[in-house]
Amino acid sequence: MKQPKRFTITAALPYTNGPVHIGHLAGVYVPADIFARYQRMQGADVAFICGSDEHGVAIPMRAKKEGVSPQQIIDKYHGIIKQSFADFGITFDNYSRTSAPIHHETASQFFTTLYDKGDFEEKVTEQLYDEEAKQFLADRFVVGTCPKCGYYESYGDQCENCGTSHNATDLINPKSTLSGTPPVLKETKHWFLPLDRYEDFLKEWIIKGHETDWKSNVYGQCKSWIDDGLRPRAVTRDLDWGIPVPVTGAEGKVLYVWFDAPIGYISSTKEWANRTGKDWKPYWKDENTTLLHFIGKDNIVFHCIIFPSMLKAEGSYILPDNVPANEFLNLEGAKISTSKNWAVWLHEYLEEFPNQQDVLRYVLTANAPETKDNDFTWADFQARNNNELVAIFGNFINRVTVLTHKYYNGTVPKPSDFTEVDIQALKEMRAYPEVIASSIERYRFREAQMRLMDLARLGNKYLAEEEPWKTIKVDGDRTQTIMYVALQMSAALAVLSEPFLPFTSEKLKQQLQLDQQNGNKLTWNQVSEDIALLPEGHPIGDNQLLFSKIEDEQITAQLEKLQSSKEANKMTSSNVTPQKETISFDDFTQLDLRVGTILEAEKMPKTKKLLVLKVDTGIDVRTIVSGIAESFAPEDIIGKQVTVLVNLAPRKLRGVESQGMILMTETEEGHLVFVNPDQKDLFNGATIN
Ligand code: B3M
Ligand code: ZN
Repeated sequence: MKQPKRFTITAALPYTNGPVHIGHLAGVYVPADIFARYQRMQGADVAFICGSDEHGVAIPMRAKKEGVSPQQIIDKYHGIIKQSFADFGITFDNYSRTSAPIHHETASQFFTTLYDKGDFEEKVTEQLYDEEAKQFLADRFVVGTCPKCGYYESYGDQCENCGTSHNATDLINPKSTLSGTPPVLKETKHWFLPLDRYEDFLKEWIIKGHETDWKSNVYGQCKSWIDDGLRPRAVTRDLDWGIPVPVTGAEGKVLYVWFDAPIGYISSTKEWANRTGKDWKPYWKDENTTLLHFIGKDNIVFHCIIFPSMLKAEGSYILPDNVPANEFLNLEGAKISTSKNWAVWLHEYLEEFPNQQDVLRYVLTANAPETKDNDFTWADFQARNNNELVAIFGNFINRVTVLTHKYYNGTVPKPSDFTEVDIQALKEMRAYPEVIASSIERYRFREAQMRLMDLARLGNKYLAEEEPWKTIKVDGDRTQTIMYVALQMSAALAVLSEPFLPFTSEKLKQQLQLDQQNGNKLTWNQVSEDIALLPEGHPIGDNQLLFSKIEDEQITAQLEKLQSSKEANKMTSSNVTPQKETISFDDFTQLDLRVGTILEAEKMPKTKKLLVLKVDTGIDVRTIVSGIAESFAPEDIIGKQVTVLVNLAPRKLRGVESQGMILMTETEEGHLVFVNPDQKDLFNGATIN
């Protein structure tokens, strides 16, 4: 199969409302970097594009929290984030920012083009408005219950639990995050992208066109949204932070952040092209270009449904070939949280583990949340470093280089006749470029890295079986051959590890004086050829350790740091939701809370989050749909006593009428738990007051 030559590879633009952590690296930037580096090694023409996402409500919210201006926030975090990426060897060809003039121009122009073509619906509609804050409640300024999955803290534009994008007015029981009050409805004019017009296109392009080549998590989400029917989405906001809507009559309005941010990929490509004297257009307009978006799962709807509809509407752009989205990475069993400081921040990691970027890259790839959410633990980090990087990869290279210095003064010896074992070992080695490539090209980076380690294992096994330290005493010729073969394997490792462990690869190449030897760089595919990667007589450099053991104390220190975050969270009330407005006793008595027992529970078909429950409330047995399927297996909660709000107005979720609500809360680790009557002698229907 011939590879397409030109790649535009984008990685999600991180919001500049905080530094980046291991979850970002594992989910998006390391896989994207592995892919980009690999394609460059294949000789492809790669534009690896990213930048800071500096608009949206997340920025003024953070500014408010830190007591500074939004501009100060974006300047601060743009700097920190950009540096972290550079430090971890993420080889963006361009890292821009959406506050850059070129982006404002490009996004405004894009909007104007669609506007002039009549691609928007201009509508005066009622939107949520906070009378206290005197402000419309765009996006994260409002939270409420998700109309799709029942998650009670969905944002106005998107539910973080189920990933759906919706209109803020769809939220059930919305409340302002500015004042905590329920908003009122107020008329305002906005421009809507009529997604319903693109349904046929999306069906054809995704449902028919990408069933087999897109990851099943991505395809499945897209299909369920399209099947549910798409509705027009406002692409403008009443907000004072963002790109002004470039039409008259839109004063005080800006583009919705999810309208401008993906266009940021285009403007960042333009910035790069301007800087390097290239033409940006083929990277976005030539059908022979492969466009790929690396993102986390919460961004799927925007990259697979909304942005492609925008590109389609504009008409002159190519569409993504693939959107290899990952699931989420947890930390020590709990959801990574910026506000709870439950994270491993990249800039802090580097202070504590200087020059050990590759260890983190390795562990994050080994545990990458490719098909399901995964967990990062410090114990696993230590084990993978000590038992894999040090004991397998590092150990092999160390033996080879130490012995080469000891026996041959650091020069590659001349081999004599190859035995069957040698021929077989070299043959196996030469198969690895293709084996690893095939996994990378299918976005299976964990598998690819595992195969790379298999090559190091092959080397160790070869040495252990051929025992040059024994043959040296009796058979000089045989020893030379063994060491020659082992040196070829070391060179193969130096080349093939580059996408995964770029710092190690560089160090190893220097140690083997690899690139100096051939005058030019050994390529990926040359490793498969029947050539000497390191010819006899080639001098290698001084021995240096590639990896070092991580001690228990280092791990304990990290765990203690997390423990102190936990304690700080307990002590400060800043993470506790502020008290709601006082209500009257009468208001309270209107809530009819009862003890109930779950009699039946089953998963709602075709959903991940929803359970359909039959609950004995003492009054009756009724159906309640609850968004807890990811926290509880149906069989585990049958017979459980729970607290039920029985007089909540019924509402339909996925066509099933839910007649009440089961009270839930979250533990500090973010696990859902029942607000439990916890008193075995209670009877169903007992009132709670
Ligand atoms: N900034 C959301 C995020 O960081 C958003 C991605 C934009 S990609 C165009 O999850
Ligand atoms: Zn939801």
